[in-house]
Amino acid sequence: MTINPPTIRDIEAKVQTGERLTFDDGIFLDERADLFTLGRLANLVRERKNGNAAYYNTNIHLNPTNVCVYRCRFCAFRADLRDEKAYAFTDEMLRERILEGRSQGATEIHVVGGLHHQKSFDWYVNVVRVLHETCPEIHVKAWTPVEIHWFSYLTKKPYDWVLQQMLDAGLGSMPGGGAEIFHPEVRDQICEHKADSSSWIDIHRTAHGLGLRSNATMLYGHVEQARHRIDHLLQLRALQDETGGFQTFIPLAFHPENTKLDHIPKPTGMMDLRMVALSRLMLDNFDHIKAYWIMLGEKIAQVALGFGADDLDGTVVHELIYHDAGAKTPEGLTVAHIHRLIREAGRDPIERDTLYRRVYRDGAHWSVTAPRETAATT
Ligand code: V47
Repeated sequence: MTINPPTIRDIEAKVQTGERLTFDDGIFLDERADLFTLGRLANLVRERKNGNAAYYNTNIHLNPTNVCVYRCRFCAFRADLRDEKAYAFTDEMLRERILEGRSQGATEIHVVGGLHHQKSFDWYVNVVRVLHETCPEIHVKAWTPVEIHWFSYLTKKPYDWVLQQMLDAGLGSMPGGGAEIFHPEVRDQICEHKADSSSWIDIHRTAHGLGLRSNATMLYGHVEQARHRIDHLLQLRALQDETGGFQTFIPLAFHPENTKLDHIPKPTGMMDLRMVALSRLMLDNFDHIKAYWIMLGEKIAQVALGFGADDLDGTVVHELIYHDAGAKTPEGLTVAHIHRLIREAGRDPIERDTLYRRVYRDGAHWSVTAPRETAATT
């Protein structure tokens, strides 16, 4: 029996009526659809879900250590224990960083780092506790499944126990990193030792079961092919059907500089926009698609707001993972500049907190309660 391959007309009809796209549709879109058709369809879904809103948040990054037992071939950030560039934050440094965030009006601190050979699970719990106790109003978004898997190995305890300790210390949600490409054909080439796809999925499932929200990512533009990308997106879509716990998806463009894969050229703007649009179309059950300006560059991220993305991430002060891998973007954007990027893209800027609640500001104070709601209850 011959099964007819999809046509762009079939796919367009499905997108118009909200019908779910298949693996074959995804392959067609990834490999054959022209960018503008892809973008137009993704924009349709984007506006259906988020209207004209373009979200951003005021956030700060913290990578508590760069020392890591793993040697992922795409990573320029990691260090060996005795490397000159190796570091680990002290409690005082943690407090200093989050107080800096507070002084800049941050509503979120994004925390990921290496798996340090000599640091215990308690050291990592302490990171969350110190941050949360110093500034309880700032949401701590921390640790990927790669770290949770490591903590489970260190403590010989199940994922739900590990996550509960983190929740008790003040964890607010989980970022989307560590996913890379789920397919073992790719994982074996770029990060063979670290948590595999079933652990990644299982840890997010467990986190969602405990009431934690999380994000998801896909690292593209290295050794993977279209079939690996579509498989990755469909695995995420299946988990989202089951739990509904993902908030946003972030396609991450590979930056080769200073990595073991530095012979691979960086993805071009065309591929970046294709990946944003493709993910918007395939992930029909994700509310948000983030164009992470740090890795896309401000200009592609801005254009991506018309190709399926509805979020630019945030001010992102102190980002290291991409900058160590050669990102030329600034080490933070001002809110005024983010507003300009969004408005010139024809969208309405909305500051959100980590959980996509609208943030209202009054001078140095911020709240997720609308001023008139406060007035009505007082
Ligand atoms: O897991 C590492 C990727 C991820 C490189 O959840 C690289 O809101 C490209 O997950 N080139 C960490 N990518 C970043 C991340 C993230 C970023 C922004 C927002 C959120 C969120 C999550 O960065 C890693 C890996 O996939 N990465 N090295 C590199 N050379």
